[in-house]
Amino acid sequence: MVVYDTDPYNAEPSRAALDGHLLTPLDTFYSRNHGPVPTIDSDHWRLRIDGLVDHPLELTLDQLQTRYPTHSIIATLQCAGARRAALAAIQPIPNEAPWGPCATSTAQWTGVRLADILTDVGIHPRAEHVAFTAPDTSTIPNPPQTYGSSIPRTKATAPEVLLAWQMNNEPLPALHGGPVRIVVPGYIGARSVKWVTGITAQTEPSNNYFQAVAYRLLTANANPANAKPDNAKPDNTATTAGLSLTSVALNSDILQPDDGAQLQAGPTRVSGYAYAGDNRRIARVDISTDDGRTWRQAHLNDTDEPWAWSLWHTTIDLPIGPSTITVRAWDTTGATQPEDPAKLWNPKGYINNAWGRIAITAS
Ligand SMILES: Nc1nc2c(c(=O)[nH]1)N[C@H]1C(S)=C(S)[C@@H](COP(=O)(O)O)O[C@H]1N2
Ligand SMILES: [Mo]
Repeated sequence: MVVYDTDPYNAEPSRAALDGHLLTPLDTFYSRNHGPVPTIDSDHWRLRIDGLVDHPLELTLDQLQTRYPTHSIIATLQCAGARRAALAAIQPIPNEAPWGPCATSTAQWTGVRLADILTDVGIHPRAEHVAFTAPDTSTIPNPPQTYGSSIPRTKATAPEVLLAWQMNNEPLPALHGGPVRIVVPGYIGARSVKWVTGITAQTEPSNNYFQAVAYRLLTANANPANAKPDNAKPDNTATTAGLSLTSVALNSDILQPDDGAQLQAGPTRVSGYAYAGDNRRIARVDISTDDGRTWRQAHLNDTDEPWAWSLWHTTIDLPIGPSTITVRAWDTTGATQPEDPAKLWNPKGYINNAWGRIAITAS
């Protein structure tokens, strides 16, 4: 792992480690924490569901696991800060880790549908948002705050959103939110709250720092200190306070070869991932060896997992000397990735979805 911090623990796998598996092994899955990982005894864990509901409820783990049908889903998580390093190279981004292309991973998650719980407690029609709370305390906000976020009710009641206690058929590790975490497929990783202990149905988005202030896409000249919720714009319109991030943007990158690799000239396998986010799918992945003047299509691995990344590969004929390899993906709406990260620079370094590029040398 490439470790950015040990306390809180923040790390992403190498490109080679992430490459080639639809499901990322647990010891390879990226870790993004804003505070110390809490140790929660499953026997003492409780989940409280309250707010705008007919019957507030408190559940033990056993009740959660037996009261509702169990579902599994293969879903990719992607941090909004993934690929920030390429933005920080353009203009520094203080206080934020220079995440590379591997702050994204995929697992099979097993648990119950949030929708089933919300139906059970009788969520009120007025509740436009569903907020999550967790016990881990972060010293990033001043004063320190526990972690939390929210998602719109329309997403919260969609069948893909789970409260999961298993990851790749193993008990959910404490590092990834065990005993129970929220998994919001298609949304930025920040909304998949780990160690969840509270679910509240409410009229407004969460006022937790990690929903209201962080994870907002600001204009390039904005001061992140001024990021604040703008509840006057409940439709999530970008204002000077920034756009609150929800769905993941179309993105892709190269996992093999590694950036900077020294290789032998000749036929060379190139592979990586592409991910469309929310209810879009990857339609095509293009590779260029001439900085985007011409493109060839990569082969998409045959998987039919609507909430997972698409892995792709192709073989290029590598000439002697330095080369660059560029990737861009297209989604089912016909959208593709922007070319230039410089045009995407923003003060917190979120959502770099510019073309993926590596520079290699062959002899
Ligand atoms: N309670 C809690 N949940 C959290 C976080 C956190 O710091 N605390 N980090 C979020 C962010 S920003 C991301 S990208 C994902 C990362 O999940 P992982 O560490 O299992 O990869 O968890 C999210 N859920
Ligand atoms: Mo994240």
